[in-house]
Amino acid sequence: MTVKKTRTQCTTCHARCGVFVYSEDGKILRIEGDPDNPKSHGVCCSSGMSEREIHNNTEGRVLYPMKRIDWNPDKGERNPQNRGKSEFVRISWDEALGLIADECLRIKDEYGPEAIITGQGTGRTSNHWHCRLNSSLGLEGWSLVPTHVCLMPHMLPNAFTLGVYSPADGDLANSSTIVLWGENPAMERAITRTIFDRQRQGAKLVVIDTRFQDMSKHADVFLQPRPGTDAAIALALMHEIIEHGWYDREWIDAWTYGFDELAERVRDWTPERAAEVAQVDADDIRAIAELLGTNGPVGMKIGLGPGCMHTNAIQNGRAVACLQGLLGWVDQKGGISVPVSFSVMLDDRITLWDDKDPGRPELFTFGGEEHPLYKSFGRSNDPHATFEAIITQEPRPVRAYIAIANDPLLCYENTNLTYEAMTSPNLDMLAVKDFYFSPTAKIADLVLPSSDWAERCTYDEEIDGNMILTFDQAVEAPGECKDDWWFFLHLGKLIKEEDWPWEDEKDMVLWRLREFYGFDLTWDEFQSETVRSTEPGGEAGEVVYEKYKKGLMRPDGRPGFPTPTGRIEFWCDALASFGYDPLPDYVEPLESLVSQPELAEEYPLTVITGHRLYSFFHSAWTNIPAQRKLYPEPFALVHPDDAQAFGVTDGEWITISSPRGKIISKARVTREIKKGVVAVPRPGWRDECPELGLPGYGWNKANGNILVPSTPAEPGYGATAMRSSLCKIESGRGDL
Ligand SMILES: Nc1nc2c(c(=O)[nH]1)N[C@H]1C(S)=C(S)[C@@H](COP(=O)(O)OP(=O)(O)OC[C@H]3O[C@@H](n4cnc5c(=O)[nH]c(N)nc54)[C@H](O)[C@@H]3O)O[C@H]1N2
Ligand SMILES: Nc1nc2c(c(=O)[nH]1)N[C@H]1C(S)=C(S)[C@@H](COP(=O)(O)OP(=O)(O)OC[C@H]3O[C@@H](n4cnc5c(=O)[nH]c(N)nc54)[C@H](O)[C@@H]3O)O[C@H]1N2
Ligand code: SF4
Ligand SMILES: [Mo]
Repeated sequence: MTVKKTRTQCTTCHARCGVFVYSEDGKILRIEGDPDNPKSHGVCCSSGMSEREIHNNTEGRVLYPMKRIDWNPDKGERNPQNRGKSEFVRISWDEALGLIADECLRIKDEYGPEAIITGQGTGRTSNHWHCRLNSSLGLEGWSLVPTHVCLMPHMLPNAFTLGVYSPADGDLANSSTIVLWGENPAMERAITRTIFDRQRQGAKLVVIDTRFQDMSKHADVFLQPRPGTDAAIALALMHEIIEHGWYDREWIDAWTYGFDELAERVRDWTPERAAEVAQVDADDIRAIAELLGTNGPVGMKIGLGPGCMHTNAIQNGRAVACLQGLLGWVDQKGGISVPVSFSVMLDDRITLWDDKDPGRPELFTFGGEEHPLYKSFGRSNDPHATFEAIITQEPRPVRAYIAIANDPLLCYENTNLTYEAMTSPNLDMLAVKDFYFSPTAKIADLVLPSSDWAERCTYDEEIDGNMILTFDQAVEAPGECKDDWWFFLHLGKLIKEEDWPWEDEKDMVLWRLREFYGFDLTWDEFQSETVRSTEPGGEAGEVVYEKYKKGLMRPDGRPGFPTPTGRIEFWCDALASFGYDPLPDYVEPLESLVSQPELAEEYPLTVITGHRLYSFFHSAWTNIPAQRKLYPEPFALVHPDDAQAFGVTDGEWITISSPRGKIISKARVTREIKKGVVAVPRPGWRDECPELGLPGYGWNKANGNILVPSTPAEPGYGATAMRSSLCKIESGRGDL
């Protein structure tokens, strides 16, 4: 047979690099970066290349729908006590979809739709169809997703403050000062190239990270804050910028709201005060302020570090958003990008979120009362409240959990609680759709096989800005693996046929291109061009700046930002209505050395869980030899002074404990991590890797989430302390 060359996109991580897949006889020969891809310029990393092993070597992959042998709900037989113990048997897709649909419709009738939880993890190209399935089930929004800790606690303050409901990433290719704030772009390679190119042209780089991460050595200024204290730094930076008059008063008067109150608020936030809170050097804060104030345009990339995984997440995010507003680079070349297509993913035409019968009673949201901001804007149940409800059936029952591209045991905080929920006899159905037998799949009733990116032809607009880049299926999926779009379409047809009028995934893609961007194409026509612009009449890659001055940002078409005042809101009444300070402020994390000195006597270190590693995407690929080789064992970063204090040596097994539980890791004793902090990377957990003879480390052995509390959480939004809670370390594995 001849070698087939397919141009498509790797969707293993959010970078979505353009690649060529070369295949012969249904096997992948090699994968190469696509140099003509305007986003990735030929970059393709080892994770992307691993698709060859994932596709060619299907040992261990789930290839067919599998059912626990003694789970036969059609016969009234469920045996939840046998989860994880009884054998799986192969069934057909028709049977699997029929069982899920029947269970869902029965539960909906008996208990109401809220008793069905559908879960997904991070964006893997099918978010919007997942939401549509929920709508077909009679649910509203997402059901259950980790948005309480992913980038949403950062995006939401941006929306309130700047009117930009996105991570508000910098237009780094044109920035003169680049700030990487609790964000490590080296994990998603293409953007690092842009940063290095820009540095060669003279741009300055600031890195603010608790860890001396990949980009720190390239930084002009590196600041290493105590976890969860970033708001203090942002307040001090604003203090310096206002003190020195490094802002444009005319622009501030025209486009912002609450400047005088902000100036008053930050008056006492001197670099010295912030330096004491964050345990950094005040002169470094001054040096950063000077760069931000005098060397614009300033483009920032802000990750999970500052705002997302702390109990003060929303206020941290607010302070950083206000700083961005004060600098005035929003929607400017080299400043903050304002993407247009991000919101398409959640457009009502796909999600059917506006398809509400106005007379229908409001649906119940687990944890909605405790976290009203999450209920209103997260459109999701709170995980802690949901898992409690599964266990206690209070305040209302939950009877089914369907996880699609999500492993609850590895994704959510307080894993012991999650495990109790997943194995609860109250769950009539636990279904998991994944590539491998993940820890949650192993204890499921039903496991559904999934195709990966080279085996499917689906996409989303997540990071493509104003372009649609070509993608296509390169090889047939093995066994009966099916894409998640296919699953939503065919399950959706059984639940509510009229919501799902398409034939197949290609039909859905072409509908979307037509409905949203006006491209009326056949599949072959779609393949004929690599890049299409989604700006009406625009060139692919062309960016429109200063949309706020041209009336392109507000739904009413008037100039300004899409906030209630039409301006950037330093003073924010909308947040105040949820009980927040209307101005940005610093709030101490709820479990820290400062806020819990008594607990800190037993647990004197702070643990940050989850910084990203090159080869793993969340919990995936620890079983793939080329990836696992880089990080064979779970490990944790420990500062040399802490190692000495706790009698720990480099390379030995240590036990890390918190009031929630304990895990093991190999100690990596290094000055990369701030003194007093232990860093447990994502995912901790390891699958077995037989090719390398490496054992697995189960969900309860090395998974950082065992250590993390699910309460108390951020008051309005429910973000948990994945990056700011207390722990201790000791030498040895103990009984683990
Ligand atoms: N302690 C701690 N916890 C964290 C984080 C942290 O930093 N620290 N990060 C949080 C964040 S930001 C997020 S977004 C979540 C992510 O959480 P999740 O996205 O749920 O990540 P995983 O727990 O790895 O579970 C994902 C599962 O989906 C499978 N999978 C991957 N791609 C596909 C696909 O296309 N289709 C299907 N059907 N399956 C697929 C994988 O094999 C894996 O088993 O985790 C959160 N949890
Ligand atoms: N390879 C790989 N890439 C991924 C993922 C993956 O699992 N693997 N996950 C994807 C997902 S869903 C997401 S949300 C993104 C997240 O992308 P990032 O936010 O870039 O990812 P992290 O490495 O989790 O966190 C960034 C940095 O925050 C630092 N940090 C921790 N606590 C603090 C703090 O209190 N303050 C400051 N300033 N810094 C702190 C950590 O040391 C870390 O270097 O990554 C995506 N990309
Ligand atoms: S950085 Fe690597 S894993 Fe991420 S999309 Fe690009 S090739 Fe795939
Ligand atoms: Mo995420």
